[in-house]
Amino acid sequence: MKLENYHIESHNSELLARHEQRLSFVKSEVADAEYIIQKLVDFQIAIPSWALGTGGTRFGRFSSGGEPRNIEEKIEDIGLLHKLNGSSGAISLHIPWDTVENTAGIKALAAQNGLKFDAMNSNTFQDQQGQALSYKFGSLQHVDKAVRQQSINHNIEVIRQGVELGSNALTVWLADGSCFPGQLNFRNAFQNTLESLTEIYAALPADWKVFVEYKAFEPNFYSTTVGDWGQSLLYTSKLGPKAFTLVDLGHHLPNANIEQIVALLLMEGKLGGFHFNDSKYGDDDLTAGSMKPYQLFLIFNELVEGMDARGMIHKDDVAWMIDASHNVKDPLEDLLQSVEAIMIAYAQALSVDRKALQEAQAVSDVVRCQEILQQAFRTDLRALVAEARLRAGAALAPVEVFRKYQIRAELIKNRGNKTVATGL
Ligand code: PSV
Ligand code: MN
Ligand code: MN
Repeated sequence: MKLENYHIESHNSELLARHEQRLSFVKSEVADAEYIIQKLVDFQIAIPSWALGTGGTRFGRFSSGGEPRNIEEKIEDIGLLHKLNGSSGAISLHIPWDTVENTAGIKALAAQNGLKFDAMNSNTFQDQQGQALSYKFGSLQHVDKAVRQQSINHNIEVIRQGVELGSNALTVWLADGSCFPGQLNFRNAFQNTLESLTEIYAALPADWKVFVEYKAFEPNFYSTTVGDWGQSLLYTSKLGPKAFTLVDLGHHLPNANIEQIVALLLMEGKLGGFHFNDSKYGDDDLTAGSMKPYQLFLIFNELVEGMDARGMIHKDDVAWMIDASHNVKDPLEDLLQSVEAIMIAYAQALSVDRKALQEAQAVSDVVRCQEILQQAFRTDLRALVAEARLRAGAALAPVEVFRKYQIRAELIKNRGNKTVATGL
């Protein structure tokens, strides 16, 4: 069975009366409901090609079966998500986990599914079969120029593939760092990395951006060469106007104030994009909003204050991606939940009484400031998000539709029970 629009419409019609009740209540609670709905309809979040299969941990992996076996099937899965929620209209590829052979065919398939190609991700954190030199001691930072050159060449190749697909950004995440004190000369590692990034930067087409993603630790446990937003911002400032910092929510040391980081990067014009996920301990890659929904809201609060309020366009000015995948949920259901959580946080942030907040801030009325933010956070805006989906021709309740039509069983029937998603 292929999920068709009429399946979604029939399910929506069953839920419509209840939805309209909820919607009219929310509209009575929120001042700018129509404005918020339109913003939500326009908002798109890219799905990572590597999150469509069960992620696993180093202790094991428990596949739910029916995972995509190639890039075509990954595009089909994201097309399905987009059909269900109307807001997953882009795919982010990871090279060489994804192998793009028939570029024209893949572009056509993506277009059929209503998908764009978001940022391309390079991979110099693993050795690939047949690779001449090892990344065991780093890639762009490596003490050996030949290893640095190999990783530069890989990034340039990823740009080339991205250009053919119609992407316009490269995300560089480096595992580079050191595991023991004394292993690395920090300044040399920084200089080598900067020099390598400069060569990659020089290969960017005019309309491209490069995102430098930072991460505090793992796989290196003593130092990471792009370890925090300060280091990333140093690189991106030195590189030039096409370089931006990418914030992966799971890449901070515990209790970091991510919303403040976001506000300052935006202010400096250096916020490139996000990898949304959630975490309790480290880079857990859990479903967005599953642990710290208030933090997600506070991040969007800064984004709305820094972007919407200044006429920046969410759709174009920042790259929105998910980077979540794990062991125990159906990956497609998990992604639907992540997108929903991000949409809710955005809706809540849009509903903040910004004028009242500014007034309260201006007189340091701390209690009032908190009341204003929590009023927005504690108002249930799910009906606005559902309404945005309805208007986009998608499902009022995407996970329910996914279950009702037994889509996972269908995927298992077509692809088999023991599939291993490529790249994991
Ligand atoms: C690293 O932890 C990371 O967040 C980077 O974005 C990688 O590309 C991705 O995860 C790989 O799973
Ligand atoms: Mn990431
Ligand atoms: Mn990560």
